[in-house]
Amino acid sequence: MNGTIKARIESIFDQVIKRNPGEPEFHQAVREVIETLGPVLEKHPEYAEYKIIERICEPERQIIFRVPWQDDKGEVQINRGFRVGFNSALGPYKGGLRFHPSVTLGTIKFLGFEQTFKNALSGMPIGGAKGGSDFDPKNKSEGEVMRFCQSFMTELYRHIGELTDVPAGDIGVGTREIGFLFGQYKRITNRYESGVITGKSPAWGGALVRKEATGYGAVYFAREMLKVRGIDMEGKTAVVSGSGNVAIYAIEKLQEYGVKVVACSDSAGFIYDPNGLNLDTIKQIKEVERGRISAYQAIHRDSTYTAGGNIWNVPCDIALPCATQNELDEESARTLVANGCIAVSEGANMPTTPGGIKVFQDAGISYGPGKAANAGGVATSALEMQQNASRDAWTFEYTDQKLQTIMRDIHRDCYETAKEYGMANNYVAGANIVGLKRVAVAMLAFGII
Ligand code: NDP
Ligand code: 2IT
Repeated sequence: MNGTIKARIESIFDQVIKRNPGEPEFHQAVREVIETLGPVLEKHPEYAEYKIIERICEPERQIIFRVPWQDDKGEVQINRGFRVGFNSALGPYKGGLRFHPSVTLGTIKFLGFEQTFKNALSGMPIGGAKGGSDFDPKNKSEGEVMRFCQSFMTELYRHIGELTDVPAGDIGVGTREIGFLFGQYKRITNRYESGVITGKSPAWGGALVRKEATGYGAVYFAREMLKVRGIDMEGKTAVVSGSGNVAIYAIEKLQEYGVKVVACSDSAGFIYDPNGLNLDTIKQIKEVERGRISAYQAIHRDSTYTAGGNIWNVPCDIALPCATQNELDEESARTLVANGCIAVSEGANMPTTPGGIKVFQDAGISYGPGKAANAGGVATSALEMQQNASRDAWTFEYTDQKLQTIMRDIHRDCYETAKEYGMANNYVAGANIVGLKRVAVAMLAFGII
């Protein structure tokens, strides 16, 4: 990289830190992207002239609002709601809503920034956004969750729309919450505007495969990464962190491909089952009972539950982090590599720390970053928007075929682009460069806006 470009990248990053104090996850996400962009900036001097990177790092709009609601005891509760529209060059803002007590504006900004690149990479006509709240859905009754969702949407509705901004789920937001949110939107606006939100139940406008798409997609991506190395997944062993929506359907697809998945987790600990996890039990505990993963041990006596342990100590060939950001650090990465891990495909957003990524890259294992590997979820959301716009509903097989093609294309684009820019096998660089170029083309065409 030439000196001028290096200095420019450093100055952009300094500005981001200065303008966004106290948002370490946002800084981390920006750094991970812009440090791979040198070669593309050299090739495209117009990006610097029109300050494309500076503009991409500044959200187009950020909405913060009060969400008051009453709990079952009649006590008034106050949460904070967020929606950050990061970039709408390629389509309406698109991205999920996260309900988790750890959510801050910085969390939503890191996710919205990542989403812009991911959505561009998906090849679908969608911009990047994220939203959510510091509301904690754990130990809340269904009535409390409903009243919270209704209050959240009572402010959010004026900022969204099928052509403006289309939310979906993320941590703590599944089909149940999407139902309460969509119901309130419909009621306030007097419009059955299906395309305003995705992740709906197929019983009322949702797409088949959306529920499975992120987890399946992360496995399709892993399969592609192994295919270019001539390796078959069958007979391999995998560890999947988390036990939510993404983890469950990653496990399902891995098992379908003949992979033995031996461990999964929640925020309290992990289970290890040497016989391979029983997915029916996990679905019953997590999807039906909304319980804790520790309950698995009482049903499968050969398994063990480790409270608060590190799931990455469990030896495996393939690792799929599917819980949350920065859940896999440098030390865990070293352990995985030492135990013979050959591929990491990220179902979660930014689950590996920068130190962890470096360990994987130095070891030469296949490492698929979240913005590529987990793009199947949002891509299928875009397929849901397509079906809503045409008032159509596709079959499971047809939609899954489309998802597989999208994941294959994302893999190919990242792989080929990394090679073209002299960084062969670096999926991080490939994903960032492809995403940037697609967003930049549209931004340049639209002028200074
Ligand atoms: P869910 O809420 O369904 O599940 C989240 C899982 O991760 C739970 O097992 C949860 O454990 C665990 N988890 C959450 N926060 C933490 C934490 N701070 N520390 C440890 N474990 C934690 O969410 P999803 O499965 O939808 O999302 C998982 C990841 O995938 C997130 O990073 C999300 O951004 C990403 N993602 C999701 C997509 C989607 O379509 N849903 C699309 C693309 C990416 P517990 O129950 O104990 O909290
Ligand atoms: O991180 C993500 O890509 C999501 N949570 C899914 C977003 C979406 O709009 O489907």
